[in-house]
Parts: sequence; C-alpha cells; structure tokens
Amino acid sequence: MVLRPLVILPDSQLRLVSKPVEAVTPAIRTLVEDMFETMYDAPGIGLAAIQIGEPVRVVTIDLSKPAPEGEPPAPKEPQVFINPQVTWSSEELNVYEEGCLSIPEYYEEVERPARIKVRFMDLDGATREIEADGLLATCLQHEIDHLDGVLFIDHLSRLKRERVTKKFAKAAKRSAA
Ligand code: K2U
Ligand code: ZN
Repeated sequence: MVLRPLVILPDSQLRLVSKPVEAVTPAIRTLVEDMFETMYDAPGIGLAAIQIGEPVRVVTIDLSKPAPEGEPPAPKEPQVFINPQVTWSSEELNVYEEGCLSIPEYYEEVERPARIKVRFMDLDGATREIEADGLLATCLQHEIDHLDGVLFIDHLSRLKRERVTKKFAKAAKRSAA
C-alpha cells in the first residue's frame, strides 16, 4: 500500500471523465489499497480514484467514526464501489455541509437527493445495488460526481464558485513561483 499525492484544485485532471473498469485485476486491487491508505491518512470518509490521478471509475468510502483520543481504534468499515451508477433518486432533498480533499479547508452547504439507489461492481466482480440515505447518500453522490469531472463547488452559486476557484488558482500560482 502506498500513500499517493492528492490532486488539488485547479488541477485540470479533476475535470476528466473517468473510464469504466472492465474487470477487477490485481492492478485495480492495488489501486483500491492505495486509495484507502490515502483516504484514511487525509483523513477523509470518501475518495474517488481521480483524486490520486487515476481516471478510472473507482470509489472508496468508510463512514466509521474515528475513536476518541486515547481510545482503541474503532473497527473500519471500508466500502468499494466500482463503476457506480445512480439508478434512482428521491424527490426529497437533503442539505449537508460538504468538503473535498481536493479543495482543502473549504466547506459549503450542498443540496442533493436525500435517498438514492446505486448499482455498482464490488471487489469480487459481482454486480450489486444498494439504497443509501444520510451521509452515505451524500458521500456517494459527491464521489460519483468526481468520476464525471464534477466538483461540489459546481453545485454552488457562480459567485461562490468563482471566488473559491480564483483563491485556489492564486495559491497554485504562488507555489509555482
Ligand atoms: O471526495 C472527497 O473529497 C472526499 C470527501 C467526501 C465527502 C464530501 C462531502 C460530504 C461527505 C463526504 C472527504 O471525505 S472530505 C472530508 C469530510 C468529511 C465529512 C464531512 C464532510 C467532509
Ligand atoms: Zn471531493
């Protein structure tokens, strides 16, 4: 398992449409291991492969709560979604303050369908479908957006989106100088 550098806004890789996975190969298994290593280290509760520069339709999620300071580590609950597709979403909406490992230290409220059904391939290559609500629904929609080159700031007002895009473009320019 390798810690991989995160792709950060305004890197244009984040706007790529990731390619479907044909089969669960050893390379895909290694990618998933690297994604979990990088996600837990960030720390984050979700990660899309493009966020470590791999334009393939793979998402890792773990909503388990970290143990309080000084307590033994809580059991992990890793979930892998390969080629995830939303097959149904509720009319009812939910608002959640989202962040993104590729847009560090920026949080804004985003409205999304409260419940969704997602069809995907698991690590055994089996096709599965789950119904998600709450934080899992929000996180899955956030990650599936990543696979289509969409960022959570694309769901904000143009003013807010332009402000944060300019901020990260300036920071990138400063660090390149
Ligand atoms: O895709 C990512 O950047 C991973 C996000 C996933 C996420 C975004 C919005 C809402 C839930 C999950 C990171 O885990 S960002 C860290 C985080 C954790 C909990 C809530 C919000 C953001
Ligand atoms: Zn993100």
